[in-house]
Amino acid sequence: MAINVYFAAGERLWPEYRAPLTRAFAEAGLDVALSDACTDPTQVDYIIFAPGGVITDFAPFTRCKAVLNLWAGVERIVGNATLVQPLCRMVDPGLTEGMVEYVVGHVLRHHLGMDRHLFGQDGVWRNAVIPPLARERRVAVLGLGELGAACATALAALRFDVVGWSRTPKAVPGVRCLSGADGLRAALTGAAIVVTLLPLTAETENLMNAERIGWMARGGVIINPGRGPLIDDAALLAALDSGQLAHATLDVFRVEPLPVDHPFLAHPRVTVTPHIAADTRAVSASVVVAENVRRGEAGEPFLYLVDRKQGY
Ligand code: NDP
Ligand code: OXD
Repeated sequence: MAINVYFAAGERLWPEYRAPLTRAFAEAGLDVALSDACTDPTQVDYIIFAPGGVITDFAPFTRCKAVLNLWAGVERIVGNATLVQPLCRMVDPGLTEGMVEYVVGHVLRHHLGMDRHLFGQDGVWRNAVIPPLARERRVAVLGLGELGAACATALAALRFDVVGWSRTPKAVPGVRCLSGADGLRAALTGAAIVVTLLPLTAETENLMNAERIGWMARGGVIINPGRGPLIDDAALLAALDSGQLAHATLDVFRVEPLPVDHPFLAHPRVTVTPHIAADTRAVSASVVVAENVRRGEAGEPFLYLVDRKQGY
């Protein structure tokens, strides 16, 4: 009998995912009936989910063996009380590559002072400001998971002085890895650029508050492709206005799309990108989804299972 997979990630994504998923299931040797419609929830074996999709109540999906999220972040589903099935988050090589490119690009922009030349060209030849070498610039990466570790590794390969921070101790070659409360202070102290790649949980909300922003080197830069509430917005604006921070590059926000009258949009030293740091790529992500369905059918442990207690 065919395995029933319900694509509940929204009608916008269905045309993009339909063919890659069909191909990935076939290549995994799975007989799957894939549909973006569900007439009988009791017959669904797996749900492919994305925030903003159609399901809010998982209770009717009594046979469902796993909910497979197309997003890496799960804060919008992990607390759903009706969700008793295993929840898997997305780890996709395409998404990771995209995040590395975004983070390295924005770190290099600030490291090299590119804005000075992009926006300051007024026909006058001035004494050049020579940027320090990467190895003279401390970059702190908060979060050393799939994305943080890949970004930290790429920055270390460019010879930045990279320090990473995570909840539990980690080892990433070329990166000074710290953990715990003392580790956070040590990671931030003297950091010229801070990249926040943490999940949003009760523990990480407002992690970058006034005190911790104050631990950074004066004139520092925050790059946040993690989640908006990781940073206290008011503290961030105050730090920009006082000169403690020179710039913030923000991809994610408490409210998305960012309201048109939000102070970030008008601030001369805030760069807003519209949650585009890294997108899940349909072709590579479909292979991950198919592998998890194969595992579910074979009774093997799922990949990228979310720890409900930790919230990520
Ligand atoms: P992972 O779960 O792989 O990694 C999370 C990292 O954060 C781990 O190193 C974890 O520590 C650390 N962490 C979690 N809680 C704490 C804490 N309380 N204190 C210290 N460290 C903590 O996630 P990913 O790397 O895959 O993704 C990270 C986030 O990036 C996602 O949750 C999502 O919010 C965001 N994202 C944004 C995108 C965008 O386009 N803007 C795209 C994709 C993701 P430990 O290693 O000890 O578990
Ligand atoms: C994600 C995201 O979590 O796109 O995958 O933010």
